[in-house]
Formats: sequence, structure tokens, C-alpha cells
Amino acid sequence: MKGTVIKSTGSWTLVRLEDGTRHECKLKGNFRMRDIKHTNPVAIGDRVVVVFSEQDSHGLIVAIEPRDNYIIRKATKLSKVSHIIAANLDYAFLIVTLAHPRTSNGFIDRFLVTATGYYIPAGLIFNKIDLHSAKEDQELQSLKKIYEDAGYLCYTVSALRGDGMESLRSILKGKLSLFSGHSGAGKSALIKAIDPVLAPKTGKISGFHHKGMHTTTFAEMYEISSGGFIIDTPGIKEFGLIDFEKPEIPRCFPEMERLLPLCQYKNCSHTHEPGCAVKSGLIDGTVSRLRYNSYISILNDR
Ligand SMILES: Nc1nc2c(ncn2[C@@H]2O[C@H](COP(=O)(O)OP(=O)(O)OP(=O)(O)O)[C@@H](O)[C@H]2O)c(=O)[nH]1
Ligand SMILES: [Mg+2]
Ligand SMILES: [Zn+2]
Repeated sequence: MKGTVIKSTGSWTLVRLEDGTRHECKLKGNFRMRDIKHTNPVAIGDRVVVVFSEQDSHGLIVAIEPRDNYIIRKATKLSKVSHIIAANLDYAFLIVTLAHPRTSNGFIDRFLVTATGYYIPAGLIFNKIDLHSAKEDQELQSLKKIYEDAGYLCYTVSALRGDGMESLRSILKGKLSLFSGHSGAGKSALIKAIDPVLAPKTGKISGFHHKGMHTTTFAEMYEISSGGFIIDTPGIKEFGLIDFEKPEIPRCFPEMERLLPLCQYKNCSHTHEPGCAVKSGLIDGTVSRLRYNSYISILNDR
């Protein structure tokens, strides 16, 4: 029978069959051996084939269908193994908070580079706008403009107050979306606000550091009553990039990729070349300095 992985803890996997029923499943032994690069051979979102036998109350996953796409991260910048966060996504959203906790621009850009690099439509959901000071509201407006101009979907919401829920529900409808972000950004709270029938566990923000408490410990897929699925994930500190070589980085910044035809060299890296349209854009203000700085920092990491 065919189904989709909706939770995987490493030792067992929860699969939702096409009829909507959920079953704990085990993985056929040889999958573990085959995939040594990744810590998890089966990822949430994977479409799988499950067989049931009379001797075992668990199902057995015997096949994983080829993935349409997937998003991967390294646990840290230095680690060799990587973790498949999720597969077969329609959207990858980063939940961003300007405060409580603070989401840095570098983190935002690394997330977007990864999603864009894997051809997954990506966006930012700015949460906790109810807590904003006037200065944070201003910062939000300028960030939103930068990222919308770059070509990313942007939403401003408050899970607490319910602002922005209608437009969020309409983009999520009928799709499989990933929610990622720092611990405490409100990923789980947002899922509850989108569909109050759902009840992922939510945590507190520590009083001193204004950081989350890592409440969500395993990724889990939730089904929205009005249609669509959201994957709630554990909060992450860093977003180590993998798989992408230096020459691939420019295409992961859409606003720079669009300017490439205007650069003098068709393989322009937008760093030292003469006649570079991105560098002219920096001067006349059509390319964001913030984004360019991230671009250079990511290039220098390769
Ligand atoms: N004021 C305010 N608080 C919020 C909002 N959204 C979430 N919170 C609070 O932020 C805290 C953390 O929310 P969670 O949903 O647990 O955060 P998370 O991103 O799931 O965190 P992890 O599971 O640890 O990765 C909770 O106390 C929420 O009530 C919001 O829009 N406004
Ligand atoms: Mg959570
Ligand atoms: Zn250039």
C-alpha cells in the first residue's frame, strides 16, 4: 500500500496511508546500509510502499519512491553527515522573528539559498508582530521589501493575535509546506493558529536569553482541516549549507541571477569582474547591501 511518511524518529516511522489511516512502520533493513551520507534514510514527506503481514502489528516500508525534491542541512558547519529535513515539498517557509528570539539576516539567507538551490519555492513568515516596537515595525517593512523584491513570498503574522492567518491559510491550501526556524520562533504556535483543531506542543521563551526551549523534538506533518499539510520541525541554531559549489551560489540569489544577462561576463561571480550589473545595482540601490553581504559571506565559506 502507498503512503506518506508523517513522522520519523529514527527507530520507527509513522506513515499515513492514502485512506487517511496512520500506521507505525519499520524500515526494511537494507535501506540503512545504502544511504551513508545522510543520517536518515527515510525522510518526512517521503512517499513509500508499505506491506503488512499477519505476524507483525507494524507495517514494513519496502520501497521509497524517487523524491521530487528535498531539503538538507548539516548539523553544524563542520559535520560530514547531513540530515534530510523533508522531501516532496511545495513550499519551504522560514518563521522569522525580529525579537524573542532574534533571527539574523545571515540565517535567513542561508535558509533561502538552500531552498532555492534545491528548487523549492521559499518564503518568510514574520511572526510575533504583536510584540513589535515602532523600530521593529520599520525594520520589518524594509526586510519585507528586500525579500519580496528578490522574489520570495513574505507574510507578516501573529500566531497569538491571529493577524495574517487568512492569507497564510490560502497559500498553504492543498500544498505540502515546511516550517523551519529558530526554537521559540513560533512554528508550532502558528500551526495551532492556522487550524485550532491541531495541537502541536508549544513552549516558552527563556526570560534571560529570549530563546526557545526546543519544545518540538521530531519533525511531524500536520493535516490542515481546510486542506493541505504542514511539517513542523525542531528549532535550529545554524543552517550549514551543503552540496553547493561556489559556481552554483549566484543562481541561489534570484535578484542577482536576474541581472546576470546584463553583466559583461556570462559567468560573472559579481565580485571582481568589470561591467558587473550586480555591483552597479549596489551603487544605485537596486540591489540590497544586506543580501550582497550574505552572498559574499556564503561564497567565502565554499
Ligand atoms: N507574543 C507572541 N508570542 C508568540 C507568538 N507566536 C508564538 N508565541 C510564543 O512563543 C513561544 C514559543 O512558541 P513555539 O510555537 O513553541 O515555538 P517553536 O518555533 O515551535 O519552538 P521549538 O519547537 O522549540 O522549535 C510560545 O510561548 C508561544 O506562545 C506570537 O505571534 N506572539
Ligand atoms: Mg515547536
Ligand atoms: Zn556580475
